[in-house]
Amino acid sequence: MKLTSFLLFSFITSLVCAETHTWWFETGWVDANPDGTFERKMIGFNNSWPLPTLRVKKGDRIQLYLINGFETENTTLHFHGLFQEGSNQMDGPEYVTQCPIPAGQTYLYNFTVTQVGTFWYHSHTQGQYGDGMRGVFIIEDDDFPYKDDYDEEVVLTLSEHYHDTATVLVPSFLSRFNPTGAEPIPQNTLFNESRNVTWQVEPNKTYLVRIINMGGFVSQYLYMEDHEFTIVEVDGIYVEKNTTDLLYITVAQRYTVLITTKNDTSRNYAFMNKIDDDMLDVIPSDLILNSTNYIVYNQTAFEEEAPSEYFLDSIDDYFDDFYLRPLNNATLLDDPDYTVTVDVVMDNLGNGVNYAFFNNITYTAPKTPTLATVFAAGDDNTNPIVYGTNTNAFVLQKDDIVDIVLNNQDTGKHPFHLHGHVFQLIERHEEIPDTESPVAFNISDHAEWPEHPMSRDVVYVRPQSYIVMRFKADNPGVWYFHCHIEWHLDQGLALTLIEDPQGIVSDSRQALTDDFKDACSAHGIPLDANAAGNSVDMLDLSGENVQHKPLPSGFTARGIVALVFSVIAAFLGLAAIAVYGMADIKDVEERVARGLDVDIDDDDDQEEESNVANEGGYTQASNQQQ
Ligand SMILES: *[C@@H]1O[C@H](CO)[C@@H](O)[C@H](O)[C@H]1NC(C)=O
Ligand SMILES: *[C@@H]1O[C@H](CO)[C@@H](O)[C@H](O)[C@H]1NC(C)=O
Ligand SMILES: *[C@@H]1O[C@H](CO)[C@@H](O)[C@H](O)[C@H]1NC(C)=O
Ligand SMILES: *[C@@H]1O[C@H](CO)[C@@H](O)[C@H](O)[C@H]1NC(C)=O
Ligand SMILES: *[C@@H]1O[C@H](CO)[C@@H](O)[C@H](O)[C@H]1NC(C)=O
Ligand SMILES: *[C@@H]1O[C@H](CO)[C@@H](O)[C@H](O)[C@H]1NC(C)=O
Ligand SMILES: *[C@@H]1O[C@H](CO)[C@@H](O)[C@H](O)[C@H]1NC(C)=O
Ligand SMILES: *[C@@H]1O[C@H](CO)[C@@H](O)[C@H](O)[C@H]1NC(C)=O
Ligand SMILES: *[C@@H]1O[C@H](CO)[C@@H](O)[C@H](O)[C@H]1NC(C)=O
Ligand SMILES: *[C@@H]1O[C@H](CO)[C@@H](O)[C@H](O)[C@H]1NC(C)=O
Ligand SMILES: *[C@@H]1O[C@H](CO)[C@@H](O)[C@H](O)[C@H]1NC(C)=O
Ligand SMILES: *[C@@H]1O[C@H](CO)[C@@H](O)[C@H](O)[C@H]1NC(C)=O
Ligand SMILES: [Cu+2]
Repeated sequence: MKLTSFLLFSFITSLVCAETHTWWFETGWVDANPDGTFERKMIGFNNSWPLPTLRVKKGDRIQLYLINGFETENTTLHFHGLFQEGSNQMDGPEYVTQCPIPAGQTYLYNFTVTQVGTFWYHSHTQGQYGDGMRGVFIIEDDDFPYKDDYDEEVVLTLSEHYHDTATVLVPSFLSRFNPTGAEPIPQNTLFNESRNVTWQVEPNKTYLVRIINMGGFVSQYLYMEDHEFTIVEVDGIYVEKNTTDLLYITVAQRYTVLITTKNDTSRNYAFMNKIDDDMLDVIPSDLILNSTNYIVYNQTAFEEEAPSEYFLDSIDDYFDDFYLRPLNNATLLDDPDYTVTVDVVMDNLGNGVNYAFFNNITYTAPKTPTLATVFAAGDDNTNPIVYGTNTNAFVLQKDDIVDIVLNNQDTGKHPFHLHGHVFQLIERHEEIPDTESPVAFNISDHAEWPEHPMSRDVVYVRPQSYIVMRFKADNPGVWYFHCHIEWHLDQGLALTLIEDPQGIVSDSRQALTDDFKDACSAHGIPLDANAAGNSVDMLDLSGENVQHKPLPSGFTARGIVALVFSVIAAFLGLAAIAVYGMADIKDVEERVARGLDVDIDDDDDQEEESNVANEGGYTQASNQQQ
């Protein structure tokens, strides 16, 4: 066959083989009892929870109609890890690439998949995925290089679990009565959306297990009694096999592993998932840190006696993903054309609330979605100003090599996620204990970079330390970069990359759909406008959403923290605050407000009231002031 006819042939076969999957899913609250100890409402599709695992093949088209079946809440859907090449508006995050879908409306997510491997989908509207709006998305690959290495495929999801809904947790978390920004403590972890799970296996078999942490907060360790994981894929990237007995999986990360079972069926084994309790501000005595699940070879033996908890000598020897090697031997990208350097800090603003900052800016949603502004701003769309001063907007040039240098000045770990790309992790510094000062990346004194860096779409940064991520800006679109801990995203730990804005506008595939426009107009959100909602002068940002003013002089964050804590602690006791958040003690509000001589304006009080009054309704604008 001549090359041209061969290419034509391949093209036709790919057309013939590509399938279109059309799904209609309606969101709604469903009664469930995931951990077996507490009945609550979870967000399901078509009155069913957990959500379905969606399976497609490389090249397929997805037409997913998301029907917002809630009574009042908005919603959105993000397909985590998908590049959305030429379909940026299908990416999901509200005010970044679309308007929130209002109750009663339907939004078509229509795109093709060009990648392979293990992905997931989840709401990108404040807190909803923690309430269960999350599911597995698998893209099968006929040319999977390890296809002969296993007999059967299995999915395994992890997450933490709260008994309260996000509609209760978020307002009390983002409150001046939680001045240290203590994250709500989960009641449990889930293993495959349940607990005490039995995994029935057959002897002498190799399973391909797709592991996804669909949680919104804690990383988890995963380990098995007397069995090993051989990693073959992370976040949709095939890697050279590497075997470990202990995985560490942050929220939103995926590991696909091979697990070979034993030949002997006389006994069963423990399969443990463990919370990374370093991430918790307090550890309630009744919180189960190590959860036992079961690898069952012999049901009779299991009914007689379940395997007991399995312990490791040390939890510190978990597999460090920095050392994985991509199977395609991709090499370190060239030196960067452009570097985005951001410092991460958590601190209080003048309203007493604890926020998260990149370079002193806490992400505050614009009035018009950034993607709409790309279309509205004409030649000005390469000027970051039009995207607002409080969105951490960076404009990238087509095909530039970009470094994101992230210096974490905070004492916590954070898993960072970039939409629209995978990136090479070229450096990750060790943890700096909080008795010392944080370290920042120094270009003239850096570690030796790997020749074949690992790449993926979520990486963690260690406390008071840094990471350096490198990618090529070859996917025109507006891409959100943020901490995947939902609490921290709610605190504003996000930035927006506007990649090749002219390329977005000139690509006919990117033209905004009617569903896009309808969602915006339902809320009265102007489409043809800059971040301030101004459609006359793109460079005029008056009236834009901005963060609260800093603490007034004379008041330090520390002072506020001490004051609020002393008032509340006197009332309740410190441990109670951290464990229960402030959800149940709204009645101390008055006392604390009197003690706090800070910027508590009417705007703010109204917000607090509406949070209480409007069940299920906290506003995206909770960190905004006009
Ligand atoms: C889900 O519900 C919608 C209507 O609300 C219906 O059109 C659709 O067929 C249902 N989907 C499935 C997968 O059952
Ligand atoms: C798991 O086991 C605990 C302790 O026996 C029990 O309370 C809980 O209901 C179980 N959960 C599930 C989902 O089976
Ligand atoms: C839905 O989104 C609109 C526009 O951002 C917002 O004004 C409204 O408060 C949201 N509704 C709820 C219930 O959060
Ligand atoms: C999905 O997008 C494709 C490509 O633009 C288009 O041909 C198709 O009509 C769209 N599907 C629907 C239901 O609009
Ligand atoms: C997790 O649940 C899925 C179906 O919901 C099932 O196919 C799979 O076997 C379960 N995984 C394990 C490890 O039990
Ligand atoms: C294990 O499987 C292999 C190949 O399927 C087979 O040859 C072998 O006999 C099996 N061993 C045992 C102990 O079952
Ligand atoms: C099971 O038996 C096969 C051969 O029968 C052997 O190759 C394999 O290593 C054994 N597996 C284990 C886990 O011992
Ligand atoms: C399964 O366990 C039972 C009870 O411990 C034992 O009697 C039986 O031999 C085991 N079966 C196999 C196939 O190993
Ligand atoms: C949890 O598991 C780890 C690792 O096996 C062990 O070091 C630790 O003691 C366990 N904690 C509890 C409370 O059992
Ligand atoms: C496997 O991981 C170890 C570290 O755990 C690393 O030293 C080694 O280079 C890795 N090998 C491959 C092929 O990934
Ligand atoms: C990658 O490199 C390894 C070892 O250097 C080699 O065995 C393998 O064939 C290479 N793979 C590709 C896709 O080039
Ligand atoms: C953030 O603000 C602090 C204090 O005002 C200042 O010292 C620092 O340079 C600012 N950082 C950045 C990256 O702008
Ligand atoms: Cu974080």
